[in-house]
Amino acid sequence: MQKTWWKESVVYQIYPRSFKDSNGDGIGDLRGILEKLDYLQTLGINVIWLCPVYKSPNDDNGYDISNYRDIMTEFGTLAGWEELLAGMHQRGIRLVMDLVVNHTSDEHPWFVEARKSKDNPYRDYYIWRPAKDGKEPNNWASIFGGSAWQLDEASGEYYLHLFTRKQVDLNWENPKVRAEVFELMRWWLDKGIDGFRMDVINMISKTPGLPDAPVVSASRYQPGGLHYMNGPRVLEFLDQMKREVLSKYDILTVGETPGVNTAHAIALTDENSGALSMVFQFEHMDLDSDPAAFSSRASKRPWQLSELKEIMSRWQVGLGERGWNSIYLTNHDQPRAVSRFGDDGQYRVQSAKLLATFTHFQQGTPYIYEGEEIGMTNVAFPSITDYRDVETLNIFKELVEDHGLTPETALNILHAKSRDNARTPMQWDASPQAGFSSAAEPWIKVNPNYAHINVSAALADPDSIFYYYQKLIQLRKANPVMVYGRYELIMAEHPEIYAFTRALEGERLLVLLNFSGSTALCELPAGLAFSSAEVLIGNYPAQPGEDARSFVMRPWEARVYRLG
Ligand code: TEU
Ligand code: CA
Repeated sequence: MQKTWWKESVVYQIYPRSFKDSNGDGIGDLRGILEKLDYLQTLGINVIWLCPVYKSPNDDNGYDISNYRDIMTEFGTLAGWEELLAGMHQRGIRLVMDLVVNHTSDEHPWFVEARKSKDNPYRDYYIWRPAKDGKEPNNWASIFGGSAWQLDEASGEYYLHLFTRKQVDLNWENPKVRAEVFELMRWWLDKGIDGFRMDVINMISKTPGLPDAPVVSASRYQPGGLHYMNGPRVLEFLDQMKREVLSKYDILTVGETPGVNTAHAIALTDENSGALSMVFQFEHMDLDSDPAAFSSRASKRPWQLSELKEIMSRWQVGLGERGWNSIYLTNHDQPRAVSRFGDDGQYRVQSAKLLATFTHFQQGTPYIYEGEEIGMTNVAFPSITDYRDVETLNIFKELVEDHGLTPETALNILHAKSRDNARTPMQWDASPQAGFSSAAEPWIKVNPNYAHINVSAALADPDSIFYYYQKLIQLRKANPVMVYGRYELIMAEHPEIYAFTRALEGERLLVLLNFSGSTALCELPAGLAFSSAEVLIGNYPAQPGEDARSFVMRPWEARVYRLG
């Protein structure tokens, strides 16, 4: 396996709108990030993935771009961005920018032109179809609700939008579109950035003819993923991107790829032939959803440890020495990790540390989402009017109006699943608005628990989640086995403990994680022969006199041994 800096890095994801507001308008901004670089350096991360900061009318908080070569007014200026990049590089932190090129804003000049007339030179930058039987061209649902097609009154044709109607899908079949994208990528790369996170990059190739999706529900529109995820020309388009752009730079590229299996992921990230460094897979993000629901975020069910083990192990072994995994439990689209996979009540601290142990000891590049390092939790806003996310608002409407749920029941699901769980402001200290902003009302409310969950409290407590992350990151820098070691699941049938080993050139680690709020008996398998076991890290004090092969793990206990 080749050794590269991006395999050895730990990435920290910033959602700029919610990170730090430097000028009191209630919206996080680039200067706010600059102010906090020393904090991130203390944490020890190597790379920052910055969610979109480009010009945008903010229908989907920057994932609807109207100018790829300028900065969102609320966030700052291009000069401010240059200063931020320099500030990162001075501290040895690399910058990965978000690349959103499956779609543009409907306010992007290309689309403004395209909708002027059917023979406009930009018309073919997007995907247009006439009505079929007086209705939409096909039955695809938008991922954010309703039809994936919007009628353009002027021309009488529909345009395709997999997300909101203000996020118009680009026509990647058009070589001019690809050339434009490659050019804007070079523009940023030549400014010295260190890579891209590519938004829904496996959705850029649609099934030719755009056929109807199979009817799986009574809804008017059907999930069309079959016809736009991992489509027939994705690899070809990305190979071209690699040839013409990516291969010319030493960068980290991570594709956001909902609906990929390990075979797709290997094709995308194969050491020799793949176009990308790694991808985000989503299987473990669907563990707590009803597969029949119209959106994974419109339903909830308890998740099973056995399923988490099965999924993660399949990815660990599947990509093994051929591709490369990215490891994450949350991001700006997901609930908070400690609320979803841990316990955000009594065992918040212990379980947050256990989850951190999990992500840092899997094979792959770990991603930390802002606030995860202090154990920030989900929020339960009392009213739908407190929510801001366009997807959340649409799901609420659909659940209440089309599925007949009471507003209380709908809110209850969104308390667990809303993307706004991840988007409440970063909790810096116990002052008003958690030290995020001096505004009386930030763009979204802070989580009321900021008085005790905040950075300043974490920095003052040597036993905090923050310092545990710091230690994990240091350990990963010092122990190549954490990065490159071969993964093997052990004790697969244990109902509470997730146990695995990592092995590299005669070195071996044993990772034991009690994913439960009760004690669990750990009896190591006889086949696991070792003569000594040194504790590398753990989230509880050692228990003197304990048997080395058979012992009780405490609630949410995590331990890692170096085996001799
Ligand atoms: O998300 C894409 C995406 O498809 C998932 O988060 C999706 O909502 C989920 O798989 C459905 O279950 C990316 C961005 O991360 C997100 O913030 C944007 O809203 C979206 O693309 C559109 O650009
Ligand atoms: Ca601001």
